Amino acid sequence: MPGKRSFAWRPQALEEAMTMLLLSVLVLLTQLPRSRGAEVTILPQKHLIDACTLVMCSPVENGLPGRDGRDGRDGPRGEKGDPGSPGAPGPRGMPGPAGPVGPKGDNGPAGEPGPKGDSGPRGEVGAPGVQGSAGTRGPPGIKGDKGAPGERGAPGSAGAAGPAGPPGPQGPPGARGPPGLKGDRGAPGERGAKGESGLPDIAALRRQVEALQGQVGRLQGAFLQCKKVELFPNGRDVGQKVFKSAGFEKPFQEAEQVCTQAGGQLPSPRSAAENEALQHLLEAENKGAAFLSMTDSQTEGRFTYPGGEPLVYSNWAPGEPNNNGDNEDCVEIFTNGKWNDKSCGEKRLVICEF
Ligand code: MAN
Ligand code: CA
Ligand code: CA
Repeated sequence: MPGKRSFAWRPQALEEAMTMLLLSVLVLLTQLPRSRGAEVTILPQKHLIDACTLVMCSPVENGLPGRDGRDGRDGPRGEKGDPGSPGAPGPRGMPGPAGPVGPKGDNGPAGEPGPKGDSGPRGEVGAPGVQGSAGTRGPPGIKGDKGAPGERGAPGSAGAAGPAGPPGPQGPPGARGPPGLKGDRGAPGERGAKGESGLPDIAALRRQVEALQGQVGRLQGAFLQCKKVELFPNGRDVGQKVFKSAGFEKPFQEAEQVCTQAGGQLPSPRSAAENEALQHLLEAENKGAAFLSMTDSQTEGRFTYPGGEPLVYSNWAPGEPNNNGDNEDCVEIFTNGKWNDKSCGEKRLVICEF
């Protein structure tokens, strides 16, 4: 049947088919680059049809080779292919804006304690301590005199009641009984023990006296030693008095203050012995004169001691007191022991009497 294609096998047709198959393979090889990757899945169905046509549509026998069909119209659109595999992930986006500030966190744990501070300033003097406890009990006193006899003893107590008898039948209530008899007189108290002798312990007292005498002797020695030290070199003692030089000169009133502030007064010689002691001190001090305590400031011509007492002793130089210039109410003593009334404003050696 002319024009109709046949699939009968012939050696020559096989050779032609092989040739076409090789051509088809060549065509397919030219399409490989586009078949790689994602485009493989979307290869148009038209190309496959064209290759199949080249293999399958050959003349039945010895006819002229047909055209390659490249001028044929496009076939119908193929079915939609299967969805492709997921693509590679896109590039990473830019970071979003910062979120709002979160809530405040909890307080952290407490820190370790700081180093010790410097010492504070010295405190004030504390209050006086409490009173000490009482001392130990003293030794017992000497035994007292024998006491007077004791008073008569009290009556003895009544004897114990006898054992109770068996209970009798209950009788009627009786009348109140008479008062009991007066108790017997008590026996006299026992005689007291014999007292000790009222004589003191002579031997013990003698020992105490001897001990005190030793102490007094030692104190006397120490006192004399102190007295020597105190009188050397500007002091003199006479009787119960001590005269001591201050070593400087002052007007009467200032000299008087010096001595009273020291607990003494200006010299008031009441005897020749005291006046001589004062004289010798003045000589030793190598001063011409010293003030005495007496003045006639209250009544001119009537000299008195500081307490207002009139003089009991005097040793005026001849012609004194003369109240020279009508301005001499104080008294000075010279190195010869004689006195002169003198102006109180003059400066004289200060000697004090203790
Ligand atoms: C003379 C005598 C004294 C008098 C003095 C005064 O020595 O008149 O009586 O006190 O002068 O400087
Ligand atoms: Ca006078
Ligand atoms: Ca005079």
